Amino acid sequence: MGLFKKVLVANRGEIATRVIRACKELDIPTVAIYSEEDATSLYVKKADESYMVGPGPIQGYLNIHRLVDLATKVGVDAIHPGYGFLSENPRFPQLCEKKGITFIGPTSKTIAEMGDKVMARKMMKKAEVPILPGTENSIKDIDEAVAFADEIGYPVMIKASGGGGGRGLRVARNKEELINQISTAKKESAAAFGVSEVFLEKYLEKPHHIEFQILADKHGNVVHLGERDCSIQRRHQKLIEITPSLILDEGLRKRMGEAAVKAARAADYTNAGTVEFLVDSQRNFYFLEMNTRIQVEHPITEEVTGIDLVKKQIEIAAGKPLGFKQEDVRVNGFAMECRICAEDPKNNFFPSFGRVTAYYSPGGIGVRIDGAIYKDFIIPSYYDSLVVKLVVKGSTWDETVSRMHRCLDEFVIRGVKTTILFLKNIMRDEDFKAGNFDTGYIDRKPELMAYDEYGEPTDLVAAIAAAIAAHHGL
Ligand code: MV4
Repeated sequence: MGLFKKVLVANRGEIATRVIRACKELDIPTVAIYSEEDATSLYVKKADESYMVGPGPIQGYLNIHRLVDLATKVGVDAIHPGYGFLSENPRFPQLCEKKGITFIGPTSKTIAEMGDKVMARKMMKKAEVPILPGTENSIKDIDEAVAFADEIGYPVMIKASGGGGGRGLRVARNKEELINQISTAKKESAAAFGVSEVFLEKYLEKPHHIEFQILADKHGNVVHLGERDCSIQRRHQKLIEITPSLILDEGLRKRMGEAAVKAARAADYTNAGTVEFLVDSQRNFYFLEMNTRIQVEHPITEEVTGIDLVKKQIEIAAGKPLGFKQEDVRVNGFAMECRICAEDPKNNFFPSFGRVTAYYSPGGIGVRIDGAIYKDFIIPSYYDSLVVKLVVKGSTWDETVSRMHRCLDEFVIRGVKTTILFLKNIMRDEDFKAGNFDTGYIDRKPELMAYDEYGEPTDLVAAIAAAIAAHHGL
């Protein structure tokens, strides 16, 4: 008998498959939901039961009342939200609780508090987790903003209290910019998050983005599972994540890990979560935000620690104690994730949809594929362009990079444009190989866009070859 009678996976794509896999290993039946566009998705076939939810491609994944009603009707006693969609909507766990369903994630209160970036800063300050100099509250008017910026010095960043993950951010390098940006920032924030509140923070130039994975059970045990370096990003979309970070030494790792655990305790955290930090060139670190969900890049932490994070989420939600202590956590070797997206890097990473005409995924030692596509699958245009997470593990950094390069070389995806060749260029880049990268890396390297997609066999070539073969009766 499993920990739950039945789990509903309130998500789609690769993360739905990931959660179903954990449930199968825990002997828990699963329920998938899908839109018309997702009817042919793999996760729909892998779940024990699947229900179409609508209307349209998006709404069915977001309607908390309908989902909880469905869960009740089909005998579900726990819901896993995955990432995105409803994963950080505090009303979802609230409604689940009301209906006697376990939400596999933190409490509604923690999600709401950490979603409010001003509140999160206050709680971290009180807990003595380092934060950047910034306004204590959201700013009342332009005069207050100008006075504060004069006090801490330019450049400053304007951030939306309701924002996060790179949304609603603006940099002001002087008083004029600050005055100009504040009113537009407020308007944008009101439109995007329903709250116009913004606050100021000292702006760090080209920091490293380092996040710590934490696990917290319902019995007061909190541990961290080391860090992930997510500095390789483009417009706040992560492209590559690695663990452990090449810029931390044991001393700094220990101090940041302790700060992450302190942050989790201050937030009264339970389940799996991530504490994001910015690290400057002098290796000072500052709390940035807390992500109250399982993240896209969680597999690299699983690969180096051997801990199945999604299983732990389910066990914690069921009330089981963690079962290990901080000193039991061992990090082995290196792991890297490349996000393979259906996008055209040469056309400003514009999304690419349609039928996958050929698919061959790499394999061999140290390789893990968390994917959502197969030959003849039609990639819908309505969702995130992430189609496969290619994760490799190696005993050294050099081995991990050359393994990733080898895997990207083996990967065949035809019919849609992908980021594979662009990622392969990164694996060949001397700065990347030497660990010289921060959040400004991609913008500094336009040469990464230079690759010859026609050097690869294209669909047309494959089609002509097939026609010739047929003509000759081969
Ligand atoms: C910052 C910053 C510099 N200074 N805050 C971007 C994501 C969102 N969570 C916060 N972000 C940033 N906040 C201060 N005070 C720079 C960024 C930032 C960034 C952070 C992590 C990874 C990539 C980034 C790319 C640009 C800006």
